[in-house]
Amino acid sequence: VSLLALVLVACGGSDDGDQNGENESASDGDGKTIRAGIGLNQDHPQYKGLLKFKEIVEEETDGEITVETYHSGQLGDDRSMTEALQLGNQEVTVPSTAPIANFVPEFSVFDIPFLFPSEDVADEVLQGEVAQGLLDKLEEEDLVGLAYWENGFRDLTNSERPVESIEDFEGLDIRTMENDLHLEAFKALGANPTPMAFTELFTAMQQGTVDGQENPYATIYLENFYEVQDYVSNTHHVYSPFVFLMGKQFYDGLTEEQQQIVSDAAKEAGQHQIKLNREANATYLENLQEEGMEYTEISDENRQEMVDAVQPVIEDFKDQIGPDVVDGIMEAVEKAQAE
Ligand code: TF8
Repeated sequence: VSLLALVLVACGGSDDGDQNGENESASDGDGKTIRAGIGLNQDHPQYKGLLKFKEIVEEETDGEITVETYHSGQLGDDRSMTEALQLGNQEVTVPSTAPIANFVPEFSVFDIPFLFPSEDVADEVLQGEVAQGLLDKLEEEDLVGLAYWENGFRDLTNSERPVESIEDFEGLDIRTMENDLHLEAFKALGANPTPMAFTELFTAMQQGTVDGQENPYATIYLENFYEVQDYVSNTHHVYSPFVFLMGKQFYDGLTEEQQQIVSDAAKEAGQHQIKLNREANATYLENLQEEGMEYTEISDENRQEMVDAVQPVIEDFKDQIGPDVVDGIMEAVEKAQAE
């Protein structure tokens, strides 16, 4: 017998979960595996959050559920991984809300530029009724939204010039996420945007296909964007939430107890992820400068010009997003701000 055959036999025969398996449902005798994939790399808080999820789920289910984690787009980009969840080819991913809007358009409400003034307001709004209601809409798309995690406030980098005011956007080739509102907002600012999956971004910057991109400092630093980008500005133009997604077919196949465990774990791991993410975003601007990037601060006055320039885009997209959702989130922002 060849070594390979021995290995195959050993793997095929390792159903030892069955021996203690007086299970509630027929399907969980062999144990279940969650393939959890994300776009960012192993150093990013997004991945640390995923490891936390794995730890909690494997412990709480006594190993009935195993979580395999994949980073750096090993399983695909936000959009293709979300599709894989729908098809049952993958069980978990944690995309930004912007690409989720291709599945549930209401999620584009978070692409409204300058919507959240602070992380505190974001926390409050995302825990609120309207934002939680958006998670429920995912079920119609065979997805289950278990929790909001955090990507964070997005800041602009490029290889051409310091961006200090709206005039400096003129003609910059900027990669944007695959989201129409996001794209139109950059046009309104005067840039020349190209939507692209995150997995293609580094090469595009390296080869000069695009001049710049926008992401939180944690991503800019941990993905080594400073190697191919010279300038960074604190535009803070959008706060990107992440959503912890599970495929609905898979979720429905779990026992009630398991559903509770994965749901609680997604939330608890999210708290951990958000904490690490905030530490990272607060730290890494300094590291970027140490790596040689030139930092430009946007004055309140100059930022207001950007806010004004994107207003027509928000109006144009209001119907598409859903006027109730837009108004609901904006009211929640005002309420949170007043507190
Ligand atoms: C983007 C997003 C991404 C994340 C991640 C790859 O720029 O900010 O960094 O959604 O999953 O595409």
